[in-house]
Amino acid sequence: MIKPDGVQRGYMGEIISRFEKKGMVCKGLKTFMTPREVAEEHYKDLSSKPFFGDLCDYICSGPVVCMVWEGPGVVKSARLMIGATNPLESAPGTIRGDLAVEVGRNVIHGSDSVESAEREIALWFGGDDELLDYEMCIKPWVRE
Ligand code: DAT
Ligand code: MG
Repeated sequence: MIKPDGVQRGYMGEIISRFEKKGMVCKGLKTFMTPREVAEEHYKDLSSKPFFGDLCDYICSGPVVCMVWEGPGVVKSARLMIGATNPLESAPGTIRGDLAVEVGRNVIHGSDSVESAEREIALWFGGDDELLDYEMCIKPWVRE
């Protein structure tokens, strides 16, 4: 998910492009103004942290772009492309390493496990009618 700072800074195309270029397939994508309850549910594991309130304010502060990307090992691969949580520790070449400087403005969220991805897709998307079932015509050039 591209966070509000990523949208406001004009990085939608840049970020989507990185996943496309990698060879991942976009199975769902939408802009969304996040209701507070969705932000709180999304980050519920962090609800005891001192930054939880600011984090939810930030996620609700402007449009986000919710995305579902498919590919081999996509969760792990996307997390590597996204980089470490604190952008000052994210490797150059990663999205956060290249585009961000603060943990509270780290431009993108990525699911940390397949189970989280399933939970988050169910939370952020309205059901299967918002997700697509198709193949890219370039698939044989990307996948063996
Ligand atoms: P990630 O987004 O890399 O999965 P996380 O799940 O630990 O990281 O935390 C979710 C978000 O919470 C993170 O993207 C930014 C914010 N956050 C995490 N640790 C923080 C901290 N120490 N201070 C402020 N914000 C923090
Ligand atoms: Mg996380």
